[in-house]
Amino acid sequence: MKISKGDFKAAIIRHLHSTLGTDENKANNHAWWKATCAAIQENVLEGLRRTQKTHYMNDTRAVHYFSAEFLMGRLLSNNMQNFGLYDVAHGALKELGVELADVLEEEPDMALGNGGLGRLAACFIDSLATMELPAIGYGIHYEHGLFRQEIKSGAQIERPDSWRDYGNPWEICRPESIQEVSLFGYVETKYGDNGGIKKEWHPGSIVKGVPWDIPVVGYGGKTVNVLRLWQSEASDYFNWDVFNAGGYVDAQRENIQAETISKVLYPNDETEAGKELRLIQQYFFCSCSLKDIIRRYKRAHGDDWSRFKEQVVIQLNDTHPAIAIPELMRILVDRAELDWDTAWDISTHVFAYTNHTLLPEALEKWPARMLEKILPRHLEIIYEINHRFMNEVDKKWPGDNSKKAKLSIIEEGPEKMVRMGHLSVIGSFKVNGVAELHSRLVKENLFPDFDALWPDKLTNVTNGITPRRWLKACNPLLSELVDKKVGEDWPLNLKKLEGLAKHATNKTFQKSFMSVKQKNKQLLADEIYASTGIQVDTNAIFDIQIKRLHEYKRQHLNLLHIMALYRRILENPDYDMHPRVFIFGAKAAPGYKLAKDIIFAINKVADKVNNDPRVGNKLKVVFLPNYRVSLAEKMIPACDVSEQISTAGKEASGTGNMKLALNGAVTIGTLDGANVEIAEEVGEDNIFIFGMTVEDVNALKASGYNPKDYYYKDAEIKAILDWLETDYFTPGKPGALVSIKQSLLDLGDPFFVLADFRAYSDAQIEVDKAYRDKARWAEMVIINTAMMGKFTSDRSIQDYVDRVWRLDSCAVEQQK
Ligand code: 26V
Repeated sequence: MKISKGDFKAAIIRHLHSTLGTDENKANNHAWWKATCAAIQENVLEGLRRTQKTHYMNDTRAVHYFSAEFLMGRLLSNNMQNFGLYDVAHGALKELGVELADVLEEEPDMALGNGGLGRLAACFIDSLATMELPAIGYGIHYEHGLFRQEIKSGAQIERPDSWRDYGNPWEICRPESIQEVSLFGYVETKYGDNGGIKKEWHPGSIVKGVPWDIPVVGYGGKTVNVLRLWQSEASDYFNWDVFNAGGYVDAQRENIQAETISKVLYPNDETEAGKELRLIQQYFFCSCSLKDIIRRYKRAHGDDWSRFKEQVVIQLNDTHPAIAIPELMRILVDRAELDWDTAWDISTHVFAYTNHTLLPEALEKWPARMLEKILPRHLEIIYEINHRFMNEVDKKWPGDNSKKAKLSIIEEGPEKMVRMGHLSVIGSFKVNGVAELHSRLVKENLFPDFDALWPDKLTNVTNGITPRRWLKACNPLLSELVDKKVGEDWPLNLKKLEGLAKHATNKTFQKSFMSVKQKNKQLLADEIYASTGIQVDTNAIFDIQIKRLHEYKRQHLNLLHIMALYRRILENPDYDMHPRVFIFGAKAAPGYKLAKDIIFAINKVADKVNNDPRVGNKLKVVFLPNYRVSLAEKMIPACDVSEQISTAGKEASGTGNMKLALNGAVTIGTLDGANVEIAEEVGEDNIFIFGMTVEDVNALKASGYNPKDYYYKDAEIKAILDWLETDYFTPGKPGALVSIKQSLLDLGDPFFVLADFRAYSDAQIEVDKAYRDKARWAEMVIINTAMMGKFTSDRSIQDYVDRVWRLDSCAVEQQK
């Protein structure tokens, strides 16, 4: 679809006038942004209509990606790029006297996710549309996304995020597809004349699910899929059924404010809080989505369920949507009146489950009593699934009750709990981890008995990232250079980047590549100055750690090393190191005290280091507030050193590691998650791997880890930890940073920070040496970009298609 600059200009003006009711003279950047979005949306909606028509006419099998989170970020630049209209829009606005860059900054991020899991979902739906695969994303239309972070006197303050306060130009409300969802109440057992039993759920409360569609434009603009997000509303339906049940009204009726269900995203990452409202959120979007899928299926196939499993595959993004399994069983058995075995055969051919974490505190479990109250029929169904499964276990391991206890969906104890991971494995036909190492640990440590029972069920799909957003759009200078060397089709075929490798030692190419990096560093330096007032030298090494704040990710290991450098400089003003700027971006879960203390400590150390004249330009520390997708897009192109330093075995994959390496950063990291595969791709000379492996960690744990051994044996470690206890960094407030020392010494250092400190510090000395050899560094950087082809999310999606989904692409008929 080719549109001229003149036509596009006219479209923008038309929307200024008749969509926004303003004109060229009055419009501010916000109005220009909305008008530009509206002009692009014309193409989006045309593509959407064609795609839906084509999929309907071809009665395609489709994947349904169920996820409680989609971290989409901004869409205007992305949608323009994907239609090939970026330059046209840029030119059109220029002629109107408007700067596109300023217009793009008007767009609030769609931050409907916490971190890795939510951003992965966003990359995946981009790839699905790009690869012309019939797909739909299903999730929750949160009114407030992840909180906005402010830093006040060094501490994190959470403020509400209001991403659609002034309207979102992309979303389309679909009142014609509203669904109703039942909650609470009781189950009645009915006995039929023929001796059969029928269960009838009399809900205590009914809420409405209103769908909002966000179009997802594939690269090239051919397929436009949708992300369908459900918003909760009070139902106008009065529940006579419960009312008439008399005595049950007081005892069973629970009142929930329907609107609160989709009000806010839970800001916990990797901790299970067991909150009632979160279970209701999960059930709400799963129930709406399943009913939506069934409505669409019935339109084509009526009441014939025999083709359902051919047409529908549902991917569960972690266990958050696992309640969909008993919900589908309920619909098939209670509503469609299929017998259990037929229903179970359908269900277990429809669901597949992705595991994203091994951390015990992140594995979801719901108290059986809570499920009984909110979803009484679902609990019965879960018990029935479990009962039949226990019989299967008994066939494999006759009489082995300890096996049964281990594998059961129900965890016995003072409070009976429902293990959502077990339910997901039992109810799915495939289960995958998200990197080779992680998938091995899922098999060996998390689900070993399930693996013995069903040897083909557990598999791996290594994560990936979309190169459209994470190179082409966020790093235009590098993209242009790459275009010239390997051609322009690398965004669709990222292995093409390997063509850069043969130029890695070419002086001229090194110069061009590093000059792009230098320019990107200047842009970030400007951003740092604008948001923090800190001036940084772009000749320094830009060393970046961006990810959620968590002890297992070990931002405090990075901080201890910064303190060590500071101390070395104070002890020896001639301490030989290349200047370095350490840059952090991280949000802490509001209830995670130590994580917030670490943010505070980073800021306090930064204050001191940045203002100490003895340090000069050698060392700067920057904490950029409110880390989010749009800030990541500015930081990643400017990075020299990428910090990927998690405790081995704890980071399932990581995806920031891929984005940074793709943009020409060199990784310093542990053998964890996808770092292992990044090292395989770039080769050991082009990455700084340090520290304990998973096996080392296990051995140290088994032999009895005592962090105090490291404290007393390593004078530098001792000096740094003791420093934290003084008021050096918090004048007049001694002890303000002591919780970090306590966690590392008194609370046993659960993530082995001290055990890896010396190896990390030594690796950083190697980084420093390598950076000072300009030719060597440039070669490493180029090799990193060149060898990231494996990590395109297109490859991940192709792996899902081959190993899990069995899906065909479907070419959408284009406009002549
Ligand atoms: C758990 C919970 C518990 C209840 C409250 C809300 C909530 C939100 C998220 C989670 C689990 C987060 C798991 C997660 O994000 N895992 C990350 O997934 C990435 C994509 O696969 C992967 O790259 C990261 O290594 C992994 O930590």
